[in-house]
Amino acid sequence: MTGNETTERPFLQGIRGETPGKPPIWLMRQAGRYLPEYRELRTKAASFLDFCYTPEMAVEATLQPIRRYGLDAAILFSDILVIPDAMGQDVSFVEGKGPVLEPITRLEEIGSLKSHEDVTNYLAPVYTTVKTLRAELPAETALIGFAGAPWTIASYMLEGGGGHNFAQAKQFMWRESAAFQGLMDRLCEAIAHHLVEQVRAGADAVMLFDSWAGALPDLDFRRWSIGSTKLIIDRFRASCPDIPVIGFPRLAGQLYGEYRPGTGVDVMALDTSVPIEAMVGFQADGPVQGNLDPQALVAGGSVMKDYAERLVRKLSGGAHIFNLGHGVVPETPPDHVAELVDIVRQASAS
Ligand code: 1CP
Repeated sequence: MTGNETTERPFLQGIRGETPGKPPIWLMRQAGRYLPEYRELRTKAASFLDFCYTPEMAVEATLQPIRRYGLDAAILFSDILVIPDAMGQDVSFVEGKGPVLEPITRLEEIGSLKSHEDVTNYLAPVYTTVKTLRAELPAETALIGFAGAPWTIASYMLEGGGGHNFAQAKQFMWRESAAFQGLMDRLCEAIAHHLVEQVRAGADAVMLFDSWAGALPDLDFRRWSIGSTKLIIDRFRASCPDIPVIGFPRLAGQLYGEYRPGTGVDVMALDTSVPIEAMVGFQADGPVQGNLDPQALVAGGSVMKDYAERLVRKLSGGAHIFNLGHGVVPETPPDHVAELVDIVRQASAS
């Protein structure tokens, strides 16, 4: 792929601030259970992780929302929990329950986690998926690679799953601080290499999902969300200096203001709780992404239209990537996504 081809992608032009008032659009969890063709495909995989590690299936799931809606970016179909799986922790996805992991409770278990070389070897099928996608996607569609941020991944590794109150993760973080530091060091290294490999395979941009950043009190947020993300970005940039990085410290509240300067992310993704005035303020130091309520997409009609048009209008003075404040939920009517794309493209044409 040459540099010239990538400059034509509206998503990348949007990040560079070349199309103010015409935000490119993609949606977190744009692939997934709200699409009947996804549910159909999902029945053919023995497990969710097998799905992620079978390039033909992961490619198909990634392409489904692009075919339907012509979004400006595709996001690799994978999961943040492929990292603990590749590190040797027992990870499974239980129907109706979500991820289940054998929780880490002891220092020795951290010492026996696999190295970053083993992780990227294990995840080779994911890079095959990226490579195939770059060849199959329309030239104008950007491809986003991703990983979980270390705190968010660590919370699953220490709690043994999702839907948690972070008691185990936080007690481990404070009581076993040396072991926790060791775990975060290993995660930072594995995540940085995983992102670099996705770019080598053809990703145009990468995103770090710190979905549970908002659970950390300020001092730990600064250390384990901002500090770890900065480490990853510095390592990543040493190999991929020109690839945009999107950071999403979900529910960071007032601490969002410290996140971009502290980490060096290019694009800041904002959750639904952030007021539009604050989004406009953050836009002064770079591109912003978000933050339509996923439930407004379920509601459709004037609720969705009014919120979507307001985002386009108020953020027309700078770089803006249209997205939700969190992922598309399974109850979303697929037609509403098509309507949203139309609304955003019409609002930006006027
Ligand atoms: O088919 C199914 O039932 C599985 C549902 C599903 C899907 C479609 C899971 C399980 N993961 C995914 C794909 C996925 N996950 C993608 C790629 C698809 C896309 O975005 O279009 C991405 C980027 C993720 C990232 C992810 N996984 C995050 C970060 C984003 C977020 O939503 O906050 C997190 C926290 C996970 C963990 C995860 N994976 C799946 C579940 C049910 C969960 C747990 C969520 C929780 O703890 O509440």
